[in-house]
Amino acid sequence: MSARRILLVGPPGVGKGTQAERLASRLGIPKISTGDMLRAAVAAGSALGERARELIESGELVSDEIVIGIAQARLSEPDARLGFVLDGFPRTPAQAEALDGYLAGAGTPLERCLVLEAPEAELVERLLKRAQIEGRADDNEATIRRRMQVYRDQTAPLLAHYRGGSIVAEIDADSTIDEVEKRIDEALS
Ligand code: B4P
Repeated sequence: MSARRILLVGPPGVGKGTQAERLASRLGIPKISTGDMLRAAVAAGSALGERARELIESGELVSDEIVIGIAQARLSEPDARLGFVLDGFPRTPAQAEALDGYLAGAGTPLERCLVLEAPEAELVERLLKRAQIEGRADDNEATIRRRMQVYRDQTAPLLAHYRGGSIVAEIDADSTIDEVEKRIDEALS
């Protein structure tokens, strides 16, 4: 595995966070998740968290301006110089353009974009199961359906942005966590 600037894209519940955690730990590089950062801001009750809370809980995206700001701040930290696994960012074409511009300016373009895919019924089932375990405010059925719609409308279009290049690999994520991890390793080798 030589790529160290890696992006995971896919619908809610497909395993981005789960696999990003494993991949980042295997490679010894940070996992950068805008979802985690926004939830931390909500938990801390910061001004940013107050602006993000309602949007997250209703399944809408937080504004590009806010998310681009927090992602770039995190990417500029020293531990991200050796690589990173991006999880959940970018999520709109505008975020993808901002990321490309930022990384091009630093001379460190993305090396791989892994697109995780699984049927919607499986995704809803996984998220409802997580709701029972973790009680995340956005893991209820109405919000999950809204998040799926937001993915189709706002995030799926950014796949065309990356598919134009040669860095994309599609991963069938409709399997066990260990099996999906193996498929990701194969795609990166
Ligand atoms: P995220 O935190 O990114 O949440 P997510 O898309 O639902 O996926 P997550 O990564 O957490 O779950 P995973 O698939 O790993 O975003 C939450 C919200 O934050 C967004 O709705 C938005 O409001 C905001 N936000 C975040 N980034 C943003 C951005 N860039 N722009 C604007 N707004 C942004 O796993 C789901 C469950 O499935 C887990 O319980 C896991 O254990 C299980 N699982 C995983 N893989 C499995 C497998 N193979 N088999 C069975 N179960 C599996």
